[in-house]
Amino acid sequence: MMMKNCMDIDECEINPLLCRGGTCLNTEGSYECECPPGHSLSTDGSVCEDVNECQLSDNLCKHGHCVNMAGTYQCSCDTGYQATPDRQGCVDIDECTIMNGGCETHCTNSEGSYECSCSEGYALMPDLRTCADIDECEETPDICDGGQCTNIPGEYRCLCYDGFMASMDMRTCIDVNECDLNPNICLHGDCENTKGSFICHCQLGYFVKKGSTGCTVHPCIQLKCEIGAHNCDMHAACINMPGSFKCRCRDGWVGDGIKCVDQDECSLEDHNCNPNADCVNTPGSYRCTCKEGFNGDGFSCSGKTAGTFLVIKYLPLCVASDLHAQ
Ligand SMILES: [Ca+2]
Ligand SMILES: [Ca+2]
Ligand SMILES: [Ca+2]
Ligand SMILES: [Ca+2]
Repeated sequence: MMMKNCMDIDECEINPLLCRGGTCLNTEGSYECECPPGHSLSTDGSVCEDVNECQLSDNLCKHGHCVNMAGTYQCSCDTGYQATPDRQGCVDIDECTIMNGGCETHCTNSEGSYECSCSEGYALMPDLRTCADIDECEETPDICDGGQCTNIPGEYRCLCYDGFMASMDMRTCIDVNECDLNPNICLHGDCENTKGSFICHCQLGYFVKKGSTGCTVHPCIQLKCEIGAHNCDMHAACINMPGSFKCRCRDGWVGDGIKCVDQDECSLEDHNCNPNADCVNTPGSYRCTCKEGFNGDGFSCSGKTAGTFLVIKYLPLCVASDLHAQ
């Protein structure tokens, strides 16, 4: 068997062009190329080539775009984002930390952007930075809904009309329920609450006098008896009632008041004639006359007595009608 004496060749020394861009490391029987970070050995093993990280991964440089560089890559960030210190990522810029983002009042940072906003009662102007008072009175004319609106910086106030009361925050007017507040407000009528007021629905014969609140007797009706605007019988009394009138037959007359007929006290035996007197019915009354041989006014009749009879006989006859002269 023949033995050959073999010796390793140092390729690195022989060929200085090996592993260009990297470091050539001689090994027993071969060599290795060590490439710097961000580089990889070409397929033929001769050159260290830059790795295009941007092409290798789609996930690099979110919120920006990837820029390949020799041995590395950097991110070029979108508006609203800034590069991380190693320049290999993009992070949101908090614009509010710098001059409040240029906002007059409130600055709110957001991913990739920021927003200005205003306090309640103020509106953001078209420049999207400054704030101006909202004129609520002009913007919503009936905002007080029952009152006078006054605009003030940042808010408004309501001065409520009669029949309304201001809410605690003075931002609205609330109807006063007069019916609940005073159940007797209408007196002789039913109360209906309305927005800003109330209505009295008066009972028959009542009305709401101008300048007053409740229902009072209507003057025309109240005077019906006095002005003869009634249909009572001539033998009836007209009695004014609240809101109306009533007819009542006078003594000696009977009926519903609209029609009254004479009461026959004699046949009804509703009289005070003396038993020794005759009852004579008259329109609206009656009279009593003592029977023949009795003396008196008819209500009291005394019997004839001897000795006085003649004298009494010639005394004028006393009749009840004298006492009831009308
Ligand atoms: Ca690269
Ligand atoms: Ca931002
Ligand atoms: Ca205002
Ligand atoms: Ca009301």
